Amino acid sequence: MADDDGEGLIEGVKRKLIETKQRWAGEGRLLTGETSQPGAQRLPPGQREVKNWPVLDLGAKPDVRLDRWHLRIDGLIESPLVWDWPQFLAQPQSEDVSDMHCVTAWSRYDNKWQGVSAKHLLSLVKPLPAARFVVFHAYDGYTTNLPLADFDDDDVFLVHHWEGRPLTREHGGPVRALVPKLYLWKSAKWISRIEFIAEDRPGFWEMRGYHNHGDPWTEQRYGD
Ligand SMILES: Nc1nc2c(c(=O)[nH]1)N[C@H]1C(S)=C(S)[C@@H](COP(=O)(O)O)O[C@H]1N2
Ligand SMILES: [Mo]
Repeated sequence: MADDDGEGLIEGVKRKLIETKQRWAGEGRLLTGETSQPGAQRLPPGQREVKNWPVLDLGAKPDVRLDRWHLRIDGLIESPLVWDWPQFLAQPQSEDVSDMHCVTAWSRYDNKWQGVSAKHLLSLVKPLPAARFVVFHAYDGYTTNLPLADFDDDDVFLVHHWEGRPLTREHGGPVRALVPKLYLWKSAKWISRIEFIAEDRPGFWEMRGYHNHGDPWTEQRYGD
């Protein structure tokens, strides 16, 4: 009978599912914690890979001429500074390759970046012990916040080249922040200022329902 066939099919699927879960459990691959740690799988949960690079912003796309461009680093640091464009380019330049993950569920692999590392910047400005959070400010008025511990990492850069070409204006050129381990809204385009603060201060999207932290591996998309 059709019913028997249907039941048989469902039983078969259920058994396979259970077997798969048991195998995953045996391998430590349960769909909590471990599975979503960086490295355990390349694509964070709920994401799909794209080959293009979508543009997402508030729509202003400021045109920041290089002869007027400045980046201010201030707040709870020993040595505040302001770089103009030549001063910024005179800093040690790094290259890195990383994946990016947008909260709108696309991920793009193997992006080749050039820029100034957060590690270098931190070695210059020397955060005071009280500094625990960082706020990126941008030329379009956008802001976004993150823990200093997330900024202080080997894959964080102020980038000005992507795939060997100057970062386009629509993607945040001349310079944007890049924090690949958090959703891309944390990577401020057209960055103008990096402020070090003691108490956390939600930025533009964090005040409008996005998650305060934004870790793709635990799907910190909205709310907290
Ligand atoms: N200055 C600025 N940075 C910004 C934004 C913005 O509106 N202004 N949007 C953020 C959001 S919500 C996303 S998803 C990414 C998109 O970057 P992309 O357009 O290069 O893909 O930039 C982030 N950085
Ligand atoms: Mo976004």
